[in-house]
Amino acid sequence: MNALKYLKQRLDETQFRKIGQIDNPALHEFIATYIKLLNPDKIFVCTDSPEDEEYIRQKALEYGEERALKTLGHTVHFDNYYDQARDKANTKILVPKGVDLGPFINTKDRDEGLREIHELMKDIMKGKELFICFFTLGPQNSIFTIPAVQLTDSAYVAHSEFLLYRKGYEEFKRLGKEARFLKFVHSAGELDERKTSKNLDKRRVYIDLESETVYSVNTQYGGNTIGLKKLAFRLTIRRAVKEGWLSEHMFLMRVNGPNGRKTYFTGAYPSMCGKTSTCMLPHENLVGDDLAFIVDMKGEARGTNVEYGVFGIIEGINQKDDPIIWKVLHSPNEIIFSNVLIKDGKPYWNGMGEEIPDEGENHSGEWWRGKKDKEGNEIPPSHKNARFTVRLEAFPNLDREALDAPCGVKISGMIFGGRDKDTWVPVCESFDWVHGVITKGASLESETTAATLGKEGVRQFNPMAILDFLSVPIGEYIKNYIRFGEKLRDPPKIFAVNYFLRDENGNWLNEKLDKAVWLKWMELRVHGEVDAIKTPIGYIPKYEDLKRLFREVLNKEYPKELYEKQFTIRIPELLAKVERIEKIYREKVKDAPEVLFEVLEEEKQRLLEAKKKYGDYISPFEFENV
Ligand code: SPV
Ligand code: MN
Repeated sequence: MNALKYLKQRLDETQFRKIGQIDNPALHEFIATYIKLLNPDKIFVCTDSPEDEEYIRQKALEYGEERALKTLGHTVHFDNYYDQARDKANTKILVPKGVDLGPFINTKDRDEGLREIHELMKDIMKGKELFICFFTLGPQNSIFTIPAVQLTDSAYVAHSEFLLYRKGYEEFKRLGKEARFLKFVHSAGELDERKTSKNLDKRRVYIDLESETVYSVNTQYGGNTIGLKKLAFRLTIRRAVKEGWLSEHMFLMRVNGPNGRKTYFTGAYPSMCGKTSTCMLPHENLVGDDLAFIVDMKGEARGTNVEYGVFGIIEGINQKDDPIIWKVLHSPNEIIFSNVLIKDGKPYWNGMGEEIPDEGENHSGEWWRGKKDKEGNEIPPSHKNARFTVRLEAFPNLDREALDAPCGVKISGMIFGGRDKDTWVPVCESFDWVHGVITKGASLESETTAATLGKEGVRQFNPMAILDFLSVPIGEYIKNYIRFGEKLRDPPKIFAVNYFLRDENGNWLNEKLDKAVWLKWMELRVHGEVDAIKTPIGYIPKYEDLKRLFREVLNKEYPKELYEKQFTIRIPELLAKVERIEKIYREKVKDAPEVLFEVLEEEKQRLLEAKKKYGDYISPFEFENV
């Protein structure tokens, strides 16, 4: 097939001209192949022009995937009631025969998967319009840039991408044949009268590593459809492991130290574990909230935000705890609210700290208080995974320079955190890179949340908060991490945090904003400006330092007894955890590096020794300052 010739037939003159300006036969071939398969009635190609972006915005309204709200720039989008989160069961990595990615990664035979998805996609865009869009991961024309092309029949998906990513048409033109680009093909499939995906039994997200293409069909929820977000992530993790850098499920933020010092941290937390609220803390500066690329540049870890916007969870956002996000959501920014409650053109969500109307429209359609779903469950005003999509530019605390820096920023600290009621202390610094990678990152566990379909509150192994997205065997991924640190002159310090610790009666031991103090402490540790206490699991803060920081940062008393409770080293839980993690790596991870077992064994011995000396629950005051 002569791709350009075919495209000339299918596209009108204006659209064809836009494609023709990119000198990349592989791109033409890809687009032609999928136009033939998807068979749309109409095709629109988006350049980087404001008019083309406006076209997408208008189409989202015209086709009913979004509706305008009262505030200028605000729209609402609904996903099908049963399409509210990432569909782990139907998201699969396609692997050629003989390739085994291990038991944690959902895979499918490549030939079979490609056959199935191509069948599902055949003529699926009949009667619809196809949007062809170009974006980049990472800043344009930088050491991080990865160009990507998205084909979709959802103007909502395309619109979301215009909010979340940097435009890439000019980059494709500039790179021409050189572009090593990622490809995304999405169709929302048949829509119901509410313009939500109807054939959820045929919902599929298939990731083809070999051709770096992701297919997504019969779904609209962003985590299943926005190509450059979690779909691209599977592809970039693999590239990173092959090429020796890191593609991570991490925020990127600036913590402001004494005398105007700027220190950058990344942080990996499973969905709904405080990642977004950490990087948006008042007094600090935001660079990114979900995905980071980290490379080694002359022995320094340099990081960038892969994205340009935020697809954030809205539940619980209230004026007091999240003043910045609150303000962003109440200003005339371009925002897509999804799966919230709408009443008189205004969005409402659970936990917003304001009175919520007793009726309106939400992800279930017309809604009233007490309404039940088919399963007999009462439907809350908004879905737990309801979200807002907005450009980072809307945030007054954005570190714009860092966002656009072509060589990224130096990463001085990496944080790992999960939802853990009884094991980890609120903040702890690892002894060194390898200790951190293994006992913090690779040992991360968290209770499941509403960010994925399925039961909530179950403790699950989730190394580096990346398990849902992993596309290479865990062992290989961890080996790459360890090697990465060895290349660095001054590797980032690795910290673990736990915002969800409870006491023996099940009461939270921390308040939501306490994390602001942990961050300041970590910043000081990076620069060697505070001492710490050496425990079997790493360094923890001294009471005096926290007391001072609580006063300075939150203007709060910090009682000694509370500190002691929070930072008690819980030997039985910690030992059980080491054993649990070791067992997983022994039994379920084929290619775990030997050093992982050594480091876990050392940790265990330290815990046993401490237990012998001090018992099961050890006050932080027992340990020695260093
Ligand atoms: C997450 O769940 O980690 C998210 C939202 O950031 S999603 O796009 O669904 O992955
Ligand atoms: Mn995420």
